[in-house]
Amino acid sequence: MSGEPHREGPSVSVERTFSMIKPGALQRRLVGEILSRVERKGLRVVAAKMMTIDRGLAERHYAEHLGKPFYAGLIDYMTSGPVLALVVEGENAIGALRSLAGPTAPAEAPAGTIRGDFGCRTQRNLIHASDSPASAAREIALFFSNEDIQPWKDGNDEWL
Ligand code: 3AN
Repeated sequence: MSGEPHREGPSVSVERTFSMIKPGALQRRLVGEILSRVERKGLRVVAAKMMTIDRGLAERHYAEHLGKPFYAGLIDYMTSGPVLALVVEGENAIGALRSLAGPTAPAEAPAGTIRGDFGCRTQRNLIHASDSPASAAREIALFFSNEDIQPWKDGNDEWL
């Protein structure tokens, strides 16, 4: 071991993704646990906003699910109490956060993932994480203005 940090090839891309810690995770005092996992992964929180979202915003955010059987319950749940909305940045942040969250259905989510460790029901699966660069851009713009985002230089960058 030379102590030199391992450097990735040029394929590494720094991305921003949108995440929401859902009302049930606040109620269950899991915000710190979830944020801790995001931080320990090496991702950077660059915006955070505690908010109770109104139905209009929830409906825009989940527009792709309009008409599905779980849609009304999803909107009711997401507007039932405060959420913590986040913009998270880092190398391959979109995929990294989806990996931390785990599959949509907690019953299928492996131990070690947020949904696998703490979730029981799909309707209460604790965290939202954007599924693509296009979704991330759309969702960040729905919840945050440019001024809300505070990028910071990561002193650990070469060691991650
Ligand atoms: P993900 O959050 O894993 O990207 P999506 O986008 O398919 O999953 O679903 C959005 C949200 O809708 C989920 N987080 C969950 O709260 C809810 N949901 C999705 N599928 C179901 C389902 N089959 N039954 C109940 N709720 C669901």
